[in-house]
Amino acid sequence: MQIKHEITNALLEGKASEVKTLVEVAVQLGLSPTEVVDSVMLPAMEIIGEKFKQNRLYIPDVLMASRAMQAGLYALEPFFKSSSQVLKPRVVIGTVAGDLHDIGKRLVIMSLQAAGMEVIDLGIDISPETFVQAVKEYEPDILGMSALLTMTMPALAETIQALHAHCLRDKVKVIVGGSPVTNDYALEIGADGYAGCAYDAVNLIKMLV
Ligand code: B12
Repeated sequence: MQIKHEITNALLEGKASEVKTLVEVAVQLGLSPTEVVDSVMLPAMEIIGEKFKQNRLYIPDVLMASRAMQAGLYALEPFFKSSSQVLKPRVVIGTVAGDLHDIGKRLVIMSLQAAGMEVIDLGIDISPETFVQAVKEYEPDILGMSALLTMTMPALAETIQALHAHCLRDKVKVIVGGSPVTNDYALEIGADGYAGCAYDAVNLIKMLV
């Protein structure tokens, strides 16, 4: 389908407003928002990741592509919002200290919202202290943390330790994710669960609450 190629090319070239318009057109043409994300936008990000790894793309290129990806995701967000609010756990989520990656987190948020969950997004580069404050303030059922760098994975454990230090650990279920994170690592640091993708995150939370 021509529109899929057009979205892929616009994403690879980091053309944010073009991506936004094209994903809206794709949905008007009958593609489901999930298909646009799963079969077009995520494979394009994979290409970007590969090229970045091989030094065929540099940080500014990846940043532009990421902005284009975010623009597409924001355009699709209304389609993911659910009207059914049967199960409504409150989720606080953020990317850990030192880490600026948030595309995956946004996808997780969209899926949780589509499942009727209330999500409070703390943003990126969130310190253990800020996570602790947010748990005190919002009293969520679930605390979700994202880490995309092996270097920032220890911040997941540090945040869990900070929750213990503030006697909050048994007040909230902690779930973790991000490409270098594994189920074994989640168990090792004392998290309640790990999910490898946005859809699994929804099911994980349903299981935990
Ligand atoms: C885009 C990107 C960037 C962008 C980020 C923009 C943004 N707004 O996010 C920019 C340019 C800023 C960037 C910077 C850097 N990056 Co970068 N980046 C990427 C890239 C290409 C894509 C990441 C992505 O968005 N993937 C798509 C999403 C959908 O996947 P995801 O994040 O894994 O999320 C899914 C799951 O993991 C899960 N999930 C995610 N979070 C959570 C949370 C919870 C609670 C749950 C349950 C599930 C869950 O669900 C998501 C949806 O299905 C990856 C390569 C790759 N293939 O991953 C490198 C990559 C992550 N980056 C890398 C590196 C090294 C860097 C830099 C250090 C580069 C540098 N020299 O400066 C900096 C670090 C900056 C910082 N301090 O964070 C390395 C990390 C290597 C490592 N293992 O440590 C990678 C793997 C590239 C590589 N192959 O070398 N990067």
